[in-house]
Amino acid sequence: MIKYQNEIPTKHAGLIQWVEEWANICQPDQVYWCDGSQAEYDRLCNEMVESGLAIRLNPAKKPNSLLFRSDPSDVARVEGRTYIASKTQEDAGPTNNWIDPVELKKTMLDLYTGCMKGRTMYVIPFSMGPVGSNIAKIGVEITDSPYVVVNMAIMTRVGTRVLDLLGTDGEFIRCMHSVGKPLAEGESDNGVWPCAPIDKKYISQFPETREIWSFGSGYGGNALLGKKCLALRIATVQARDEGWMAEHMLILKLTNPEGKVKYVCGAFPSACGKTNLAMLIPTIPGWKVETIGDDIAWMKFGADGRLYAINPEAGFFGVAPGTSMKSNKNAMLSASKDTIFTNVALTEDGDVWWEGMDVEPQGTLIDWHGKEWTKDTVDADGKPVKAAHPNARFTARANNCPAIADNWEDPQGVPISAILFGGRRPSTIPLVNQSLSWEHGVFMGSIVGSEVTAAVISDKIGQVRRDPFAMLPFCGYNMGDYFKHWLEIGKKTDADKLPKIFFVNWFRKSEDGRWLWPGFGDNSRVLKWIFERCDNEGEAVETPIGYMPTVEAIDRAGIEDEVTEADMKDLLSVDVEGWKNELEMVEKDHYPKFGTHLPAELSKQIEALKARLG
Ligand code: O2Y
Ligand code: MN
Repeated sequence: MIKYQNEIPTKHAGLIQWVEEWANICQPDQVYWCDGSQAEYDRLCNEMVESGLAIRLNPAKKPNSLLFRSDPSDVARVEGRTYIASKTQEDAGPTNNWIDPVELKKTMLDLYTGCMKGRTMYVIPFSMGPVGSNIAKIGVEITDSPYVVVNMAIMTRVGTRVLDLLGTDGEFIRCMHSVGKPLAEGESDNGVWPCAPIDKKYISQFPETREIWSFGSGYGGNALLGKKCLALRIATVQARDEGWMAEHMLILKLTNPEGKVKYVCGAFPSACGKTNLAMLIPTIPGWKVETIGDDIAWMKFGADGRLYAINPEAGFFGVAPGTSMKSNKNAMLSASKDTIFTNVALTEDGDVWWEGMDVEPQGTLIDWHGKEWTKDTVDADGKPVKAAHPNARFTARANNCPAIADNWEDPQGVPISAILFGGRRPSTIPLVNQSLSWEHGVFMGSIVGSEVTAAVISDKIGQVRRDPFAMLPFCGYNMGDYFKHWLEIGKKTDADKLPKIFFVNWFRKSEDGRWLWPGFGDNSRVLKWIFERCDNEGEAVETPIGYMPTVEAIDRAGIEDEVTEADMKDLLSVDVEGWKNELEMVEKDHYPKFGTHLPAELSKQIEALKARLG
């Protein structure tokens, strides 16, 4: 017999039946339908503080904000336990983990049976994108984690208005989640983050039935199912089938001194400063950057044949370490109130601290393990201990971002003029180049990669790790077919209506190992050239690798001493030998993975580029 904590707020028979089926399997103590209200958010926060799972921060420092510490085994997305369970392995492709969906569902149903004993099952109706937008999608997440409920309340639009839109038979994406830690009679978590051991964690996408089943983790992308699971893995499959695009991209609004506006999307592998670019403060007078989104873009063709993008999210799940008033003031201010912090350090005065905040830690802190910490704390081997986990996060409301654009929630989306790809590439790749055509741009996206740095323990330091379109862990089907989808999109409208495609590299180094480009706010100088190119202005030369700015075409006013003309020549040179080597690597180690799914157009792009390089 299912016990409901509140009245069922919908007449959608399919939804009610789905919830009942899962309640019968998971056997929670009670079922609660979330309404997305402030009162509900406050009540759940207070309950988690009372149970010891959360710490309320000092309201004078961080109003209306909480700190959580996760289990040390549950600190990030688990790519090794993430599955695309399509009917055939070929549909999942060479870059995804695959298990037969029938077998996987059987394994997971065993795990789900009785998994919510002693807990409440929450039902979260949410919209990815402004409620009612024709680009938005509705999902419903079932979870036994109140931490997930409050994070979803920030990251998506939750509640009754979503159920109203769903009506009695509307379509929704079924998202099932459990932390995988049932409680025995009378047992409680005692303030300890509940989750299952790694070999019981499963983050499963079933593309054909548009379902998500997640078990065993309460953290981030594993548990907030609207984000990577729905808005990327499932949405890429819907986008392929329906002729639109679901991309791992920031969206920014760029305004020139004359008040003319253009919108730009950008895809970068992790640790390339995507959130920083989305919230950039330009160093060139008169230019303005405003944020539409920092992580995901859904793009559909409008009646005028242009691509219009929405940010399907409503908040930022940003990495805390490295974020400072210097590196990203707007992110710091977004997280200055109404924020959920996870795995950062707690200061003596009830505030938060992390490495790279550019503020000296004062006195004794409590680290992300809940242990006392000072800046001299070392481990048994004498190595310095970090106070915050490197993947510690802030969950902040987009509406609290000082740089959020006033039209960021426009249900029509914003027309995209340019798409940027980028990566961390100390050599070969110039500061910026523009593709010669859409097909050439798709080629550029398909070879996106970052150099493996010492930040990751690996025997591949110095090699390029390919992350096509920054989508490696997020494409819900065969990546070769995804390349094809990009090529198809390019045929759906007039070439001049498509966004222009650029590759940027803020991380180029000189031969003596010096960063050649200052980055951060100065990246606006490159955005300015991109803006001009979208109006067929901005001085450019055609080179074998695409259109490139002349040295004078990049506005260096005020930084001429920091970035000399010689540096600019270096930044804007075509490294013919480097490119030949790059193409050899792509042909040897990257493209062969996709076998017959690799579109012939991309092989032709390689041949054409080789010929241009001579
Ligand atoms: O570790 C996690 O679960 C977070 S992953 C994440 C969060 C925000 C934006 N992007 C990402 C990502 O992995 O691309
Ligand atoms: Mn991301």
